[in-house]
Amino acid sequence: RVSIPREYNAAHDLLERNAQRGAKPAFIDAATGAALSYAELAEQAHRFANALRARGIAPESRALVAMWDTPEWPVVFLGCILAGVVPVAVNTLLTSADFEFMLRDSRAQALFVSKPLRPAFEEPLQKMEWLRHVATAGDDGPDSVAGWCAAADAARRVAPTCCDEPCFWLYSSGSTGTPKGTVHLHSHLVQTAELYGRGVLGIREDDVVFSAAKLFFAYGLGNGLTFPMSVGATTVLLPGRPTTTDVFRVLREQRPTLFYGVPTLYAGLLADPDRPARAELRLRVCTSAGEALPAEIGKRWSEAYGCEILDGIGSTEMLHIFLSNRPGAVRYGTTGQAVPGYELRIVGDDGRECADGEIGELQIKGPSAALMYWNNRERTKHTFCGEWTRSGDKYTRDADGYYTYGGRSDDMLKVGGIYVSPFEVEASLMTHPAVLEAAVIGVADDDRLVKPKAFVVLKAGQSASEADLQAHVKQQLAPYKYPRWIEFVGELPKTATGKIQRFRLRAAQGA
Ligand code: 3SK
Repeated sequence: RVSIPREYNAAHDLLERNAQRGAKPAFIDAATGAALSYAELAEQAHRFANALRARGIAPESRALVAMWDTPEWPVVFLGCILAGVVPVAVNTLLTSADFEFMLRDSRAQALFVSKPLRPAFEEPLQKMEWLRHVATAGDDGPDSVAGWCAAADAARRVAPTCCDEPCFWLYSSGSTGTPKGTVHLHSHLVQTAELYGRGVLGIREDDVVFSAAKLFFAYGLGNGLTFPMSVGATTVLLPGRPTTTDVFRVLREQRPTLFYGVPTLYAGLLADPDRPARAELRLRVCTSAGEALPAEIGKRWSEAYGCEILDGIGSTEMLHIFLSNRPGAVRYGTTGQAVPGYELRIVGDDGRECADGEIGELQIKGPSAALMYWNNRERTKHTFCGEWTRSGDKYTRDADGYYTYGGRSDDMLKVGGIYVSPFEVEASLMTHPAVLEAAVIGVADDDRLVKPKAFVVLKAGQSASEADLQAHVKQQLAPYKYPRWIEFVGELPKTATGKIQRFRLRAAQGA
């Protein structure tokens, strides 16, 4: 745990750490090849902060940031924080209705939006009487982010914020329910950088990092902004949705040393017929989060690229990863061990702490837990229980302190009175050579008893029958766990972070 002074501004800290690296590229836009140096970043962020002040956007007010990953993203995010304004970074893939909810819920006074996303905001903007300013990113002219910076003065002033005051928000999507404005403090960014960025990844100045997860996700924010800036590394940013072709292009051309992905993407990359040879890449460390990484994918990636994938789990509430595999000690099929600096416990339905091998809810204690969910007392009380934060994920721990994922609390199935983890059945299906992805839910049979049903996406050009896959699972798992029905589908419903939305499959089944 890092000791942080009481008067502390997170953006100022991250910029000051790089004051002696002015000429070094901080961010590279993979679409254009343009680089923003650390000196330019500091200058632009301070100008942006002054532009906010000049417009009377006061400390503690919120500003919604709906921007693609380009070097303007850190300018806006850090500029807001320097001025004490609270950036609310939102998922750019959402709908107008979601944006309207977030503008209203956060009562944002300003909006910073990438040009291609402007149309989605037209309708919500008609209804927001307290929203006073809009600037467009990826554009020029007086109402653009670039225009605001160009017209602002370059004086370096920092809002005298406290380490314990709200610094930024992220909306937690989860797999169900209304988005929750998750309020993080100034101290949280560097805590995650020290504990996971440095402590687990061993990130260093000569790293070049690339995160397929976008900066508006907690995972992407640490990966692509906090961790590299905390040590003076360089980040490659890719605007728009990352296809496997785009990702491989970046891995080939920019040759990052650190790559952060999600399981679905690794599966897609491994299935890509045009994938690069090992010698073309320069990977030192790869990470995976968002959902548990099937062991098969980790092993195949390690064999193909000679680089382990460190599977871990974090949350928007804890800001980044608190449980992870470590370099040299990876056990595929597990999420690894507690990240030093975080305490973990597994709690059963009866509220008692579970012994090794028993399944229960994972709870976390650590220095980056969010303050609360904005405007949502009930969910705040449910999730933040004193020093402990509930994850909503089921886990077991073995005698070596390795944790194995057992699905979301609400996704677990009880079959014949015994818990079945849908994830375990999915992982088994994925070891079949024809299966690309699988999702398992509980469906009631004729006797109204819940049994597992699998939705399976086959690899292009491959075939397998329902009976083949059932036999495959029966060979690997306890007999009651095999999926009684298998439906072959073209794709699985997922959140923007790549999490399978089993609740959608359940709703479609009326389950
Ligand atoms: O989904 C995750 O595992 C995760 C990791 C880091 C930060 C945030 C999240 C949700």
